[in-house]
Amino acid sequence: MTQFEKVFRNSALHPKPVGLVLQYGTAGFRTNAKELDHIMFRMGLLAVLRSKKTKATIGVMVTASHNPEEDNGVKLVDPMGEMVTPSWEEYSMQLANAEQDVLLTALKDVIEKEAISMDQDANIFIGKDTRYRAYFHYFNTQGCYGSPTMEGYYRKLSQAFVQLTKHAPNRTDDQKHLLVDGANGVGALRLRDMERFLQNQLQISLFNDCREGKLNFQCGADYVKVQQKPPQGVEMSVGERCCSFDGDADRIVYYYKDSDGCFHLQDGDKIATLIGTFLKDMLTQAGLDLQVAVVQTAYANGSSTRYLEDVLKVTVCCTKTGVKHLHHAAQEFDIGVYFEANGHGTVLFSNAAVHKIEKLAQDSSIKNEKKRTAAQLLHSTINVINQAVGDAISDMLLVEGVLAVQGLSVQQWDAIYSDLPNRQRKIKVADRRVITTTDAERRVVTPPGLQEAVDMLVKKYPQSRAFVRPSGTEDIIRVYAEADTQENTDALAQEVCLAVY
Ligand code: 16G
Ligand code: ZN
Repeated sequence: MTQFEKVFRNSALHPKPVGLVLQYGTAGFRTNAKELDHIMFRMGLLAVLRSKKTKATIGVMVTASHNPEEDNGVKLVDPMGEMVTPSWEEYSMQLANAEQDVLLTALKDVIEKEAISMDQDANIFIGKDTRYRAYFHYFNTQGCYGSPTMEGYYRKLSQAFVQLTKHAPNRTDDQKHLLVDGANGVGALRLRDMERFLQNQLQISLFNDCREGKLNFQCGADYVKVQQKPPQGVEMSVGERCCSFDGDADRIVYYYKDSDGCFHLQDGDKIATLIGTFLKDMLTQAGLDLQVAVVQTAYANGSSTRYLEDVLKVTVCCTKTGVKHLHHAAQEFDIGVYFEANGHGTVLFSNAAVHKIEKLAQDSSIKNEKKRTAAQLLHSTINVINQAVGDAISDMLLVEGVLAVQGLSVQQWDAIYSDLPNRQRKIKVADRRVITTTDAERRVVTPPGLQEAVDMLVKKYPQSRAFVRPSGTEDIIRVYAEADTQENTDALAQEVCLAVY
């Protein structure tokens, strides 16, 4: 039997519901797990082709991130950790949506267009979160796993973190203590394994650690961000620092409760500001002339943007929603800090920046102690960061390290700027594609007249901003508004929603 005959026969074991059409969205295919059997099979095929084409290991990430447990998803990850290129997203849809009788044609089409040599070996690395419904049979039978070395990862990050904390002696136990909500996801499992490498520099109380609760259910970064309240199962006392991961541990948000019992959220914008401030400080002290930029999306709170531009005086740029867009934009700078408000993000250092920092950190002729310390801190910062992809554990260690070095409490961090009141709404529509946008999704292009209507509404309220965009993950339109008071914000959001209908 030829390779192709085998593919054809095996694919019939994972039949595609006739007529079902799925989109490769912002974060790959994602829907109820029941509809994904054929998708998993076919993405396996495509991953093999992508690996043959790039002659490198390709990642297949099986997760529906913060979505409920009955959902699942899959996305392909390119050799450097980034999402596959747009032309391959197209191929993935051609394969995913081909009816059984034309599947081979679709497959051969990719092979031909990309001039793939079928003799080339393929290597696939599979990641998954803690959902049960992962479909691994295909990959298992192909026997093409790479071997993960978790210990190497734990060691590298922990060592860098411990290095950072060496510059913050005399931390009290309170300062070392952190409550972590693992969202009953994969981050909880990894963090538990990792703890022993942290040499007590971080004392973690882990909640929602997969022992009983359900994945992302009333816990996790998305729940905390959207509900603006602490997750279930976490007992926090006044002023205690807490953070939440999401199910696949690529998002993180921080929060605490003040003495009046009020909940304070420190989202991706606050994290980006904290890190941006720290890096700028250290670069100045080290006397290094490297450009720091912060990349945000339209969802970034207006106060954060204003602070970054006016006070910190760093370059700020705005991209479309979705990690791949931010990641791409951040690559343009010496140091690109990128975070979505929802907690996805990391920091990228150009090779030239890494080189300069390493050189300075190793230069034993520097007499100025402040300068030498700053260079070493920058060096450890690079090592604590997972530059391939936003990673909640690495981001957590980075934030903890920065707070320690700067001697900041969670309240002091929170006070760097105050968020403008904001509101997100969603509108169910038959076809979200009727709305198209430009300017990093901040302005509507079609239908005609809608942007003018939004502009008129925004003029009514002080410090206000609003935008309308089609979701990249669900069949809905999203509306965002912010203004000087919560009342005005809610009124603006409501009026914009009415303009969309
Ligand atoms: C996906 C994106 C996330 C983005 C969200 C927006 C990745 C890994 N995930 O979950 O970054 O914030 O989509 O969803 O890129 P929306 O288009 O429905 O608003
Ligand atoms: Zn996620």
